[in-house]
Amino acid sequence: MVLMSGDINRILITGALGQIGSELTVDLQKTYGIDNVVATDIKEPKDDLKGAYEKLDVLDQDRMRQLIKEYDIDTVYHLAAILSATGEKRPDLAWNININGFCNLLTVAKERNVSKIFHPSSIAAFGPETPKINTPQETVLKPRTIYGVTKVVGELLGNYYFEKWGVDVRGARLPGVISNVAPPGGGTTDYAVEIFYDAIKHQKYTCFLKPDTKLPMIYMPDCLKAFKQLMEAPIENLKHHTDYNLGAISFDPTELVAEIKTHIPEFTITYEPDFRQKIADSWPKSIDDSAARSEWGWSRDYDLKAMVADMLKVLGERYQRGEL
Ligand code: AKB
Repeated sequence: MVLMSGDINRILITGALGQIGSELTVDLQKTYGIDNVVATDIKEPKDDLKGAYEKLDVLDQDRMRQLIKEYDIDTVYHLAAILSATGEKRPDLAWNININGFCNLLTVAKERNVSKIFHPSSIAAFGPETPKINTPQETVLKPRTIYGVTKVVGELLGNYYFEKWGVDVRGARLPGVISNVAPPGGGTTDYAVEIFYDAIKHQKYTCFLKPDTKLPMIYMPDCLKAFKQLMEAPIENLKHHTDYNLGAISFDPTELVAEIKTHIPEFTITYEPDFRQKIADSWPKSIDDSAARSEWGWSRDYDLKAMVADMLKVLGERYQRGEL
């Protein structure tokens, strides 16, 4: 095996206009220099995006190869993906983007000596047979969503490329990500973001999950911190590679509402569970992330209280500026 793991110098991000990509792009530009980050997505860029931007459909391997060569890329954050709820409506699309898109990248990475790839997995890799409380690092992986299936395959593919070809693929099983810049799209945990926008704009929200649906979540600043810690960890410290459990906060809608009400007492919620309830019911409630803690120093900064206060502050300011 040829180990290609190296420093992070020239970065390409796929899915850079999505929920995580929008904030990761700026974060990486600050850390590694604006000239060393190339944002790509299938959509048109927003006016306020700074730095290099290129249109890229991850299914177009030739274009991916061309960009990686042209910008002399050594590190890729591969965020382009279809999430759980959209995946259940379009399983063919989810497989195509999540697996064929990733295979395109792995092939080009191997050819062009791209040394590091970040490929997010998800709590969706787990299924109904997995222990739901403090879900262990090593456990049953029998997801029932196509998104979850693609995440398990992605973890295995990344590990295969690492062991066989030395492409240093790293990834964590992300909980639901809560953020206030770009909205998420097509996920089952999206309620935990939508609720803040509706709380600020209308002081009420209709939730598509039942009140007692506890799920693992993470606030964006912690999510970005985890990406950085994992990608910068010395390779000799890592016993796992593509599949780190990542825990931060666990709550259900009732607990989230109680915390929002400490800031907006008039806020009300109604519940109309839909097909996403079944997906949520197949996922863990809390995560054992001791491998991430011991192998790359992971710990969260934001608990439920701190996350809610910050979300309402930032979105409240955006509302005042007429941005919501
Ligand atoms: C989703 O809800 O599909 C995602 C995830 C947990 O990976 N946010």
